[in-house]
Amino acid sequence: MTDSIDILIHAAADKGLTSIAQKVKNKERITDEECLLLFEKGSLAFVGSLANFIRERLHGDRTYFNRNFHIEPTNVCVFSCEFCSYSRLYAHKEEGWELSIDQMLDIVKTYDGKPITEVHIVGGVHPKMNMAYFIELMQKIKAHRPELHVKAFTAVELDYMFRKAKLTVEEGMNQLHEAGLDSLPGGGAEIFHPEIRKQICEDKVDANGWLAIHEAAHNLGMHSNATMLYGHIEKYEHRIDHMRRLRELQDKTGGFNTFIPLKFRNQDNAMSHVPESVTTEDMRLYAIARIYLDNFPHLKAYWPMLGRQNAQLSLSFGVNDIDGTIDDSTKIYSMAGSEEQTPAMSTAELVTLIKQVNRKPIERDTLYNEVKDYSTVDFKAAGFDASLN
Ligand code: V47
Ligand code: SF4
Repeated sequence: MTDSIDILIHAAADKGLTSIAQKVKNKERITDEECLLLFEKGSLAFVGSLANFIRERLHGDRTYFNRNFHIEPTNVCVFSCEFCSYSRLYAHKEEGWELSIDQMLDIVKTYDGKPITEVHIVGGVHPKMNMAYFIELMQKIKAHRPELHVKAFTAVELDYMFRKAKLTVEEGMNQLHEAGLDSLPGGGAEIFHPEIRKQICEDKVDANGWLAIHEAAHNLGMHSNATMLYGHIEKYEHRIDHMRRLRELQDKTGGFNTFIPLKFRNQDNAMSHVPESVTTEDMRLYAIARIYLDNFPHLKAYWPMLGRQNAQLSLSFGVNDIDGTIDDSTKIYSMAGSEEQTPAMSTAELVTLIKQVNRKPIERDTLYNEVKDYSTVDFKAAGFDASLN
């Protein structure tokens, strides 16, 4: 490994990038200026090789996925983010959906007897679905299936819920945690920088509010993820500012599991005139995020948004997690134009995808405990046993 990075250090000499490769070799943190240099001057091969070096130093070939499903309680939302293809205003709620607690519990029950480890619950910010509603939902899910990990609510949903209930962030988080909320997904972060935030999602929780909610969760011993919506009107400086704020909070709490860059998809939203990023730029971003976020243990490519082949490609650019089976239970990306119109992958498909690029498929739970090592499981020999799907 050391030899290969020495070759990179040599190759980078004429572009002012040598010291970055040297820092990666020495496990030193890169600065914001160095990160900008990577965005502006780093070739795909250079940033990819450095990111892959870090990924293999951290995880070897281990590549994680989980068995999960989503519940989207509603797409009715008090906000109107410019990039969102999914939400409907309350005044037009008949165009959207609103699930009752019993309907959501029925979804959970359809997985009875199936080896699912996580439910991911995220939706629009509905003016009438409040703390009491979601506390009851958490309690009922846990009463039905106590071991199912509940990863739920973006900081945007939580901020609205807490403010409406006149609770401090700490009080609100504590109540939901006690009711059964295990961890937070990374949504709602978008781009933290106010210059961009005010153009794409002006009225929802700002950067400090988002970070304070995740900090409160971390202080209760809960873990969370962090996302960044990229590839629209933001500049490299805004991406770096976003990642710097995350890196600082992670230094303080250590509570983030995964960073998830979310590629902006432009179908049927108010930003449809903005072109989507190209694959090389997607891969460069993954790689640079892996280099910059030295205190994040994992980097995830969310395949329903990126597409399964690009998710597979990202495994050579620093990514070590491709999320889960999903089971066609989310609409956010299909409505925004992702090629994955019915996102569902069996365990056999996920394992095959990972093995095709010579990585080691590991089923994990939400907190990255190993559930099963699939590197030696031969699905063909097992006759594609449905019980493994
Ligand atoms: O907050 C909405 C994004 C997020 C678009 O934590 C869009 O494991 C691109 O956060 N183009 C919700 N992105 C999804 C999310 C998530 C997904 C998977 C795993 C995890 C995790 C978190 O989706 C929103 C917003 O940033 N989004 N519309 C769009 N047109
Ligand atoms: Fe509402 Fe979330 Fe869509 Fe914004 S991204 S409009 S908060 S559902």
